[in-house]
Amino acid sequence: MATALKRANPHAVVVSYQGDGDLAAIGGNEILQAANRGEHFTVFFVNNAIYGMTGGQLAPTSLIGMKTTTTPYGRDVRNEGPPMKMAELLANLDGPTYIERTALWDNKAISGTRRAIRNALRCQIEGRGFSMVEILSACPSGWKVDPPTRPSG
Ligand SMILES: Cc1ncc(C[n+]2csc(CCOP(=O)(O)OP(=O)(O)O)c2C)c(N)n1
Repeated sequence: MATALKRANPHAVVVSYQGDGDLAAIGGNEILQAANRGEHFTVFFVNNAIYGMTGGQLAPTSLIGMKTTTTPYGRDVRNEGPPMKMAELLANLDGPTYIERTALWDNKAISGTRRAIRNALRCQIEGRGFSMVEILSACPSGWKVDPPTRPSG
């Protein structure tokens, strides 16, 4: 969709906002191919390590040992494999020109995320190619934890 929008409207600033279930699993091939082609749009990859909207199933980025509705005993590398590192994976392709992973745990991290988003959008506006910011974020309801605590496992 983003590829078509950008190609049909080359002067528009096109952004896709994707979760980890979407980007790393359901739309995994699409993001890989779009990044490899160096499509001129920007991805905000909001990685909360879980399928939030559909009730907390395991995502490719769920942490080792993390309890989800589909891994009630925790993610086991022997069953589910290790978490997928999407930023590293896409950064290995030739198409992308800007890929950064950021977090939101304090004001400094939030400022860093803001800077990364500006850099990624600038990359697109200057026509330099595919850009993505992976933003590590929380999902206390899906993780079944209070906001100050860590995910189970
Ligand atoms: C092609 C497709 N398959 C399945 C769904 C159903 N679905 C909607 S949201 C969702 C979970 C998405 O999880 P994630 O991308 O991690 O986003 P979050 O809800 O955690 O922000 C799924 C499976 C869908 N919308 N489209």
